[in-house]
Amino acid sequence: METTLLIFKPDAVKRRLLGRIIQRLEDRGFKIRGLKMTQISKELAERHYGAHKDKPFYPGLIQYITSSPVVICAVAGPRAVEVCRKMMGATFGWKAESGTIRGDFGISNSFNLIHGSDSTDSAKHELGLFFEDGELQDYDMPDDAWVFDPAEDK
Ligand code: 3AN
Repeated sequence: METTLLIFKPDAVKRRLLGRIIQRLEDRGFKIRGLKMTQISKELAERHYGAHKDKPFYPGLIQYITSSPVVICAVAGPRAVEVCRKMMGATFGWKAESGTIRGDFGISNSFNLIHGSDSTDSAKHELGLFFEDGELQDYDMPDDAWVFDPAEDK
């Protein structure tokens, strides 16, 4: 089981897409462990996107992600990091496959609705950036045994 960090970005909030995006995650069998609306500070955005500091789109990226509230979501399930990335689709909406979140709801390069950790290491790091200790819930679902067969891992 993995937990990954997703951010539903300002355009997802402003375009009233939160429910439809979360529905897709639940439909797939994922469990929400943390969910909160917050406005990301410039300092936190700069830490989160530090790897892109020298890219031409960096100032616009910081402006966009801090421009309005976002929703931070911790999602758990088997191979959550990889599967959520697949569900998000390619970075640019116009390039993302139909059937993905970006491919079904977006067309833009920069307004691309959702962020998802790209490895288990970055998930750990990003969960620590956006959630305080004790904020993530640990609980069982009544259908856990049908969503994932533990024998598959053996
Ligand atoms: P992803 O979010 O698919 O992992 P990254 O990590 O390459 O994409 O880029 C981080 C973020 O930077 C993207 N989500 C997007 O918002 C923004 N971004 C990346 N490339 C561009 C670009 N060429 N123009 C505008 N924004 C970009």
